[in-house]
Amino acid sequence: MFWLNKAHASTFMPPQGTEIATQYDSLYEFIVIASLISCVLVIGGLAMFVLKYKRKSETDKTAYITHDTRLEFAWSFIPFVIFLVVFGWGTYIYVQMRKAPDNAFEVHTFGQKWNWDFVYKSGKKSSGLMVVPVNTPIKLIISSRDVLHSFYVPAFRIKQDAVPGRYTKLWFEANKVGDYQVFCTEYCGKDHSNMLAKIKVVTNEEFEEWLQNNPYKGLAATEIGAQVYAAKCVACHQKSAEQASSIAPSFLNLFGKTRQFADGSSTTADENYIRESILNPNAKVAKRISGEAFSPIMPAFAGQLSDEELMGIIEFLKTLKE
Ligand SMILES: [Cu+2]
Repeated sequence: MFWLNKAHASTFMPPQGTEIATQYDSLYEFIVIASLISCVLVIGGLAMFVLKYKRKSETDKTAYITHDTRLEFAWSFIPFVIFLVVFGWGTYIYVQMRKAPDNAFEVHTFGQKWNWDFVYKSGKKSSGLMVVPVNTPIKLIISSRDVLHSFYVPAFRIKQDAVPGRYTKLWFEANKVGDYQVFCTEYCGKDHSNMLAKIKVVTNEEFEEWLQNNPYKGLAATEIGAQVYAAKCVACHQKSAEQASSIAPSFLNLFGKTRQFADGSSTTADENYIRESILNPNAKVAKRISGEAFSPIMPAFAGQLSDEELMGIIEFLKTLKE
């Protein structure tokens, strides 16, 4: 299993990245052990009685037994107390898990087929990677740009639905520096299982530095474009020739070619066409090689990409030629 390569992983559970995770595991252990003991008592008792009271002869007759009040009280009351403990303990953890401290650092989190975007109040944006400071409560304000997704961090033992048109909330306080895996855990389409992200927990100083830093500093436009492509486009747009099963036009040899559209019009794929197709994809819906139109399923990226990123994609597309 992927999480077992962590030094602090226990045998059956993912690493514990938060205090909540430790508490959560303790409760889980209690439930497992209580269940095991109950199982041994019930199944063991069953086996013992089967052997002990096996009919010995054809005329063997069972004695007339009504009940035993002490025994019946014990097997009702003890489980009742265990359930109450689980309920109380679970409620205690749940309340902490759901109620973010007032001073939490906020990160806006967006799910979109098929990646996670993180937007910080400073305006910093990040795709597929959330960087946060250690020992600091982080509050996520989550929403979706298309369908239902769910933000799940096994190491923190938390998950929350991402719902279009609504904000949901989640918080955590990571107590160890390191990388933690994020999954989408609400089936959202073809590449649901590839809808991954990383949470990188760093020291306060590293975080401040990351927050100030321009991630594209020193990169050529085509390199910026390649990064944006890998984060945002690759799920649908291939760099290889278009297949019958492709759900979106291939990027190979796209730039400079004549594009045929669903409404019968056509245009040359220049910078303006590419820009429009990213910011407002349904303005012109391309046709497949076979002649029918692609389904207009691409979400609009208006407001999500900086000018630098747009320019990067355009320059990157120009390099995809053969
Ligand atoms: Cu999803």
